[in-house]
Amino acid sequence: MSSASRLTKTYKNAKIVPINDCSKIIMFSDCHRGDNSFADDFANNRNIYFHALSHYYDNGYVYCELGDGDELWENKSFKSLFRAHKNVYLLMSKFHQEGRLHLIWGNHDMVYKNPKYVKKHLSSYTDPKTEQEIPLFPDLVYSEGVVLKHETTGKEIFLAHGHQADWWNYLFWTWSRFLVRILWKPLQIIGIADPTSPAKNHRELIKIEKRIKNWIHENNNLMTVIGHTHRPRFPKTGEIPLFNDGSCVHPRSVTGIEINEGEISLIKWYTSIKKDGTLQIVKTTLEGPRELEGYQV
Ligand SMILES: [Mn+2]
Repeated sequence: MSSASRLTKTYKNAKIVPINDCSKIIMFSDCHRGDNSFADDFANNRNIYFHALSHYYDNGYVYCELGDGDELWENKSFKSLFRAHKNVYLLMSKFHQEGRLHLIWGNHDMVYKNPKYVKKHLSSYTDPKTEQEIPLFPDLVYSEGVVLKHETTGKEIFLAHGHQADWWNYLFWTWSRFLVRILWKPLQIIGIADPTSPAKNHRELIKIEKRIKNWIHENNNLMTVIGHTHRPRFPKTGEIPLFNDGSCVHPRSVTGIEINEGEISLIKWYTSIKKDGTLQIVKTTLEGPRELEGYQV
């Protein structure tokens, strides 16, 4: 199967999420939530991410996570991730309980493709004090793709992780996972990066973007948002409408894409130092806001 047919299959099987002119949506991806060890890239940004997500929760946003949310190559069990970042999962659980959470799997959490695995590991957790089972993500449905579909105009925005256009990471992800576990995780700690990851290989990244842009072009310029490459992307109107929300493992910042009442922006949350020496977490808009309509022909 080619990149194009994998993308088409993902689009056809996507979960449809209705939106309207008042919808507020935040998209993050590539959090790579780990076990809080030295190899856990998310741990450095955990406070920034938690603060940002709390802001979106309080302001009525729907959270769409575009894959590689959990780092299940370096880590074998969800339990160690949950223990390391419990506040984050409990916040995501609140989104879920209010029907405001849509999760997409990527190559690092491809095990979530299996509904039985999701049910077994994510439905509940054991409270360490009372030993009671507490609901976490009951009846959670993971998807390979999501289509945000406007209730009245029918216009669509396609969301996927993007590894569908990366044949090595789509087909041989179990090999990649094996290599990460035995080789790249120990090397990462001393600063050597996995060369098969598009996030660390510029030439691969360009090829993946190109394949997805071709697919978008062949599919009537369908507005598409991906992650996977960790490179934020925000096209001008009139260009091929391929957006990328970046990642939550940039050094000292997280990037994401917001949709707010018919407008789209690329945003960044980071820590800044105030004059009195205290730290604060702030948001800046990198691109936009621009009207969605400009991208949807
Ligand atoms: Mn990925």
